Amino acid sequence: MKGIVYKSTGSWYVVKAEDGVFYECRIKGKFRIQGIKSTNPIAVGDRVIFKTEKKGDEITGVISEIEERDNYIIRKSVNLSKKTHILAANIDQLFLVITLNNPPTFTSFIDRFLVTAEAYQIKTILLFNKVDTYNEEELDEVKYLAAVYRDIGYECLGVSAKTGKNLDKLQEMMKDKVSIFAGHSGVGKSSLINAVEPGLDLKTKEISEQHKQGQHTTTFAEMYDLGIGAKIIDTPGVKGFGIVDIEKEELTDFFPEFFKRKSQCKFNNCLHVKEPGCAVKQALETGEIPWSRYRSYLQLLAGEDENYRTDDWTDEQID
Ligand SMILES: Nc1nc2c(ncn2[C@@H]2O[C@H](COP(=O)(O)OP(=O)(O)OP(=O)(O)O)[C@@H](O)[C@H]2O)c(=O)[nH]1
Ligand SMILES: [Mg+2]
Ligand SMILES: [Zn+2]
Repeated sequence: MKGIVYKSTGSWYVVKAEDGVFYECRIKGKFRIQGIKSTNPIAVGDRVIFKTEKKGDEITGVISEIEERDNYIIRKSVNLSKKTHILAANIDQLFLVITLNNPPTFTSFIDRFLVTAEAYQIKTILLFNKVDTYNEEELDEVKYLAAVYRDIGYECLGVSAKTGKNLDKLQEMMKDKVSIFAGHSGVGKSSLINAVEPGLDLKTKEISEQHKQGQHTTTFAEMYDLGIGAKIIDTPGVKGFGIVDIEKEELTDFFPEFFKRKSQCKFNNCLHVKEPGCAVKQALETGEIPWSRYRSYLQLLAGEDENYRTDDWTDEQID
């Protein structure tokens, strides 16, 4: 039988078969996917082939094959490790959910995320959530950030799971597509999904007053079918986001506004650091490229790992 993986815990998988029935499935033996060293061989969104088995009254499945992926989004699971973790596969678009200060989402995190999405050619939309909680100054900051990213070419939308602001627009964007919601813990990923489809009743939890951090309420990535004819994948909050296998020379290609200017740099192998006649640095001086983006670029170029040492996003750590 053929089906799509809706949930993966690392040891078992929920697969929705073509006839609409959900099966709990396992995999047999070692499952290697060519070229990918991953802690989870099968991820949410994967199209798989499985056989059913009857044990007593229970019918379960055994996955034997995984179909080639159109795309996937991947992150490093542990520092100093070559192991990676696939967040989801076969997705049409990614919504990066961002809050300013409850919890804080820094531009370094946003940029890291966008680089990964660019590398895997996944369309990304920035969702600024909790707009109901911001004062005027904070709203200005959201508008500034949205302008920065819009300028580069990313769609941005201010939303509120609480008041429902712009959720009609969000639904319109999700229709007939497979979307994934990602971002830090506590930014309101599950709340937004609940607001769009109240019947789902996904678990949510307030962020800790003291640390202004989410409490890692969602623990496994899971896909849901929405009434509006959309598929949505809710994911656990991530702290850091390791960049996977990007060469220094390639990095420019994943900063669209740098890439656009690259051909105007004096040297065609310009890394935009100390080289003379650099069009990227010139755009930085004139304010066409914001410093926050350049800073993120330099950090990535230097291979600075942001936080994944302390990442407590440990589900699916099999192997
Ligand atoms: N005021 C306000 N609160 C919100 C909004 N969206 C979410 N929240 C609150 O933020 C807290 C965290 O929301 P969750 O939906 O659990 O966050 P999450 O991103 O799913 O977090 P993890 O599952 O831990 O990754 C909850 O208390 C929500 O009620 C919003 O638009 N406005
Ligand atoms: Mg959640
Ligand atoms: Zn340059």
